[in-house]
Amino acid sequence: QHNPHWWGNRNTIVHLFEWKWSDIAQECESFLGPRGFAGVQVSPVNENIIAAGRPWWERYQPISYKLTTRSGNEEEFGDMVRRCNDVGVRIYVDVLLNHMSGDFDGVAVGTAGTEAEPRKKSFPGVPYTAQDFHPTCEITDWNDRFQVQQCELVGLKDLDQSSDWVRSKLIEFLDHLIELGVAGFRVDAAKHMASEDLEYIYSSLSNLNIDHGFPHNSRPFIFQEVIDHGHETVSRDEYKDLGAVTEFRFSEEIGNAFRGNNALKWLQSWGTGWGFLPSGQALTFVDNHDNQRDAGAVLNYKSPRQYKMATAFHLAYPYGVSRVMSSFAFDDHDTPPPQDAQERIISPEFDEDGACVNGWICEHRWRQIYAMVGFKNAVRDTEITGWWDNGDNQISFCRGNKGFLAFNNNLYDLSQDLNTCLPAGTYCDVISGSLIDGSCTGKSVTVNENGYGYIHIGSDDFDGVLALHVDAKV
Ligand code: ARE
Ligand code: CA
Repeated sequence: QHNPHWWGNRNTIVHLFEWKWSDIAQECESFLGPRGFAGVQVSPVNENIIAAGRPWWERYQPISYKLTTRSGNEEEFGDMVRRCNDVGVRIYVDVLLNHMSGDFDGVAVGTAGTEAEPRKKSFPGVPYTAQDFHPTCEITDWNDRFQVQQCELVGLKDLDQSSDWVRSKLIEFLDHLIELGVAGFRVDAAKHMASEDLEYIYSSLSNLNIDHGFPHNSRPFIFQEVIDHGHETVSRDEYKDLGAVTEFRFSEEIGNAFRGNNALKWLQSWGTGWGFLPSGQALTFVDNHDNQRDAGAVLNYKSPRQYKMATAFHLAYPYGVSRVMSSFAFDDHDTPPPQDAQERIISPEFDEDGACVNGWICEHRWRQIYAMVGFKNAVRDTEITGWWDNGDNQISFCRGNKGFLAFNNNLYDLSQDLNTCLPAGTYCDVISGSLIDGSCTGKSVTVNENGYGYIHIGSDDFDGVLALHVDAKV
């Protein structure tokens, strides 16, 4: 179940973390569709526990499979899926199959008003009782298969996916979402479930809904969150044939490279050459909603120059199923999404350039990022050719004769004639500006009959990357 069912030539997913369904519907119509985004990963849709201060992570603690959360209710969800599909943007839902909520003193009331007693493993809204869960134990050794798969991940009540009842409830929940028109699922904490159980569940799901434009017999796209830095007892390889797997090493290594810990010239063998999964099995990202909050090599929106360069490389190099992160501003791990005094999530607001202003970061609306989504669409089905590097942190390469990229992560200028592989003509650099009414608002490059053009990226230019493609030819 590796086919994401993209529409036309599209090929990038954006994670609109914590957005409301009505805002996503609007975003599909006004921005994502026109800009050529292929799909949206949405936050968990089913009812969750209410945690004090409303941290984003309360949504990873389910109470029932009713589709009411702070993002909206079932009707709003269904409306969003229809409106996004109508403009060729697919919806992928983050689903929690591993667990229900953690301990909560007394009776918990969820976002749909359902009561539960997590301490007793009693979730009448499903219903689940204690026998549907593994006995309580703690994960202390992350290389012990039994603990990883049958103990409680950070204290979250651990469902027993080998039981017929649990399987039937999970399949019913996923089928309900398929009926509403989604294209697939991000499976949270997949490493914490036996792959045999997941195989049973995935293969039991309905085909995608033909009323939403999917071809007959389309299987839901599955991408599984398996954190495998290498040498894990429970490895990504156990899951990769069932669906795509999040390639965390991609995120860590791309962060290392663009932070300057590793020369860019080494990226020539990026992908399987670095020990990553085969391209069609890898879900790739610069950062995700968890690791953007951790210290370490991973880049996030707080280092914008390097982040934009890493994202440009991510979207320009033909490897993996690409996902772009779209964040809200945070100070620490628990910062809630932008919300009002009544703790309702607020809608994003935009300035005259289309950038978000009120606590939402909206990386996907940064020109340097959405322009690369357009680049990726424009160069689809071409290979990397014409690799050049200066032996250090200046690199360039072509995507067939459709696109060209250059990076300068050295502390001195990149200024020289390089092979762009493009047909002769003048092209706009889509990083520093756009093609508007027949002229470039940023840098432009004139390519001669031999495909060469003069490329300049100053070490103190606003961005350290330059991108040309055939759809931005003057
Ligand atoms: C919250 C509180 C906890 C409390 C718990 C229960 O923070 O203190 O004990 O509630 O009351 C998210 C948040 C958690 C939050 C949880 C539930 O990140 O902080 O706990 O929601 O509300 C492992 C898993 C991986 C998992 C990461 C976080 O393998 O699957 O841990 N990622 C997913 C999601 C998270 C989410 C959950 C799972 C739970 O993406 O957003 O948690 O649904 C090594 C190992 C990895 C390990 C990693 C981090 O790299 O190899 O396997 O990841 O360390 O520990
Ligand atoms: Ca488990």
